[in-house]
Amino acid sequence: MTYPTFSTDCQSMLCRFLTPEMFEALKDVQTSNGFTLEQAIRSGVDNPDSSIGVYAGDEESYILYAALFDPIIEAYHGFHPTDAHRSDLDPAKLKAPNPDPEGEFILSTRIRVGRNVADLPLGPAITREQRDEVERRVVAGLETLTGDLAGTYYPLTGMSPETQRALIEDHFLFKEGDRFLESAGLNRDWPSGRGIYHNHDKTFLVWVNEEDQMRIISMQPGGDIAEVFRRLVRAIAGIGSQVPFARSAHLGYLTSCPTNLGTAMRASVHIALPKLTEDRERFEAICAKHHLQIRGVHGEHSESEGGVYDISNLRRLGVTEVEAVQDMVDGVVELIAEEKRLRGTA
Ligand code: ADP
Ligand code: CIR
Repeated sequence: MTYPTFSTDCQSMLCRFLTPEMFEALKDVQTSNGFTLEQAIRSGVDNPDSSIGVYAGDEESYILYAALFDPIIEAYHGFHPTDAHRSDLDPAKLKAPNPDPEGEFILSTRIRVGRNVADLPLGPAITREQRDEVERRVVAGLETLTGDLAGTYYPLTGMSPETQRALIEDHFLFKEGDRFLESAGLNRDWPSGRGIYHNHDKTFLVWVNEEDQMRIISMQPGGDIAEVFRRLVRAIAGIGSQVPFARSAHLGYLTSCPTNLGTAMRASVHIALPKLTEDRERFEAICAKHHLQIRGVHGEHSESEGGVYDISNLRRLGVTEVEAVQDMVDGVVELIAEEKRLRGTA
């Protein structure tokens, strides 16, 4: 393989940080799972509109290809290679009274974490047998959950297209055919080994073998962020007691995309701010001040619909889980205050 040619307007972190010298030095380096630099960068090479453009096949990828991953991790999270990651999942420390008790702005709240199984490759380097083993172990762990976390696992294989479409449309299930994941090797053997577990109310859900082996999700209508966080913390503890999670002292929970390292947590609201979002610059400035990311209403790489945006914490590594959620809460409080001011109702 030769150094990829990037278009001059390419904005991805891969384009920014991969130099020809780095490429030459790393192109023949393989991890013990046989994962190569070419595989790590394929998503960003195939998709020049990537924001990041790289994926890891295992923990070793982050070490062997550190010359590429470290600057990306630093640019995204503000986390330096000598920094230490800390975890704090104590809901008592979160200051999150409902920022919208009247239900005027926040449609729903969702907090997810990514998790992978310890001592197995991550999705981009996993074999079909190992992926099936992940599914078996995760589902066995989920089946031990009780109370409001008790639910059912629905494999993607055999799910009717209508059910699948409705689950995606209602924001519960991952979409199919994502080209970024495709190039990363994350859609191999689709739909085998993939599925979704959820409780009766669909307030607790687990995606199995999508971008990460587990996406543990707590969600509900409205803006009671503290309740969503408390449920998530219980769910993580319940699953973690059954399935060992891949984790490193330096990078926290290990994930296939470097943007998810650390807490692997994305805490979001779907929120309508019709006045404020007319002034895109002001809207973006408030989000930037609180380290928030703006996504469309169908998730990453989607557009807003009906003036509803997905607002979430951007930083996941070098901050604790409590701090990541607090970023989102504090930002949402300011966004709502600004919307009210513009409406003249503050
Ligand atoms: P991830 O959350 O894993 O980073 P996406 O950005 O693709 O992945 O979002 C996954 C799904 O979750 C999408 O259907 C998205 O609309 C939905 N979602 C995200 N945040 C919320 C929210 N606050 N309320 C309802 N659905 C949400
Ligand atoms: C991309 O590079 O655009 C995709 N691989 C997704 C990157 C993760 N996005 C993010 O901002 N968290």
